[in-house]
Amino acid sequence: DHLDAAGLAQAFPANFLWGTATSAAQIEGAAFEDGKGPSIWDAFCRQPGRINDASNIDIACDHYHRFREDVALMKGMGLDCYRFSLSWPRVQPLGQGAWNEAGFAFYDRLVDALLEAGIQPHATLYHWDLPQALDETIGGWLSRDIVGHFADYAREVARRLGDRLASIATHNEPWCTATLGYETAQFAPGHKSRSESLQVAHHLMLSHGDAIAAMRTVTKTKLGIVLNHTPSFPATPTEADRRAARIDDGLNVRWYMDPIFRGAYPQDAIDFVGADAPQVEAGDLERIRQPLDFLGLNFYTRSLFAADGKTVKGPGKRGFSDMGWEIVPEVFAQHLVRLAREYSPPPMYITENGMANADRVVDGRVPDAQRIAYVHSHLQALATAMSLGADVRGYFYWSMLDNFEWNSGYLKRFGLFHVDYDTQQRVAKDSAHWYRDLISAHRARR
Ligand code: PNW
Repeated sequence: DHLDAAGLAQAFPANFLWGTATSAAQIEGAAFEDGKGPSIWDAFCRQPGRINDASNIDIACDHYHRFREDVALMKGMGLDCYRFSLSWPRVQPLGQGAWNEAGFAFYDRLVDALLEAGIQPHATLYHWDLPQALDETIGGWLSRDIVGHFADYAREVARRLGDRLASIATHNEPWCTATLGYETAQFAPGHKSRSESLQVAHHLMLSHGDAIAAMRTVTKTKLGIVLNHTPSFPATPTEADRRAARIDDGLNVRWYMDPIFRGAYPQDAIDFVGADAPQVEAGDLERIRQPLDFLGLNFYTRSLFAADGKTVKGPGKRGFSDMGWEIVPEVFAQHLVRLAREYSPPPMYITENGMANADRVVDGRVPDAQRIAYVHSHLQALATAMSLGADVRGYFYWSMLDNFEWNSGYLKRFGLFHVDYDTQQRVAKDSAHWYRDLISAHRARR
């Protein structure tokens, strides 16, 4: 059987880590409980037309109240590690000033429950749920003042939780925060301006660097960042299409990798954006380029570009996910090898990889063979990339649970566990059983 979990497990070194990932806004719910302030996503969901099923995140997966059950499900799968994010407005309702002790108490309970279950907690500080108050008072990420506020938040989390966390990542996918939030208006806060998006991206980078420096003063845990890479390919081999793909690579991959690991924005992309380029002050690039302990990489698909910069649907030889995203595991392998060769990054983790599927419970089971095939093929690709020099230490499947998929609301299901949003019942999909078998086969060789 080519989807045999035991055989695949042998391709990974004994100390390789298996996990799943989630984010606060997508699963927690309890949006206005125990002193939590509203986030820009609480507000965005209330704007008509923003979310496909007109839903909100007031309850989501109710993880805030059900985290013990969810940790037990993870323990049952035999996970080594779990990646979650903290909601900034839950622990600091205004994004500056007073801390919310009840909010920190929740993350204390969660982290302690994970440790007790033998699961390493990996935290992300910013997975898109900015305190709404910061957006209203200073203009959110558009203001350079946010850099100091974010560093204060990072230091406080690291001070309180650092010794119990296996790692802390500053940002999840700054490309999404900047581009989808401020250029395409798909994500909160829903602006439409390339110059805003690039200034936001610079503030995100600067806040990353300053947060790393601030956290180093209070914790010894591993610190890094999580980037999403959607490798850019030309739709046809014409010079114009290749140029469009190269520009997108500059705006998506190199715009973030280069300042972090090389101390400069990519010149071709700077030239391309012209007057939309961000204002960069003397010393900023040194502040951004902090030594990191790890690089988190999120990979789902690739993009194909035509001459006008428009994206084109790929041939989908291995199919498409329920998001319409082309399934391209060979691109995953190729891209990891490229990163290893071009940047010599610190140890990498695959902090997200997974697929949405139109899953339904049938006689108490969720048959999701497509997801098993997706994970299997991406893990094979990962093993290939590792044999070619990519230093990858762990894999986090996105996501542990079906959850709030941003613009798609609850219509797209990425989870290893199916969630019935009327009853909040979780049902292990076939892929959860398959993942558990993979982990136990891998453990047998340790
Ligand atoms: C990531 N794109 O989002 C996020 O980190 C998760 O919160 C999310 O649920 C997951 O992937 C699945 O979507 C992305 O348009 C959203 O390129 C959009 C893009 C990439 C990543």
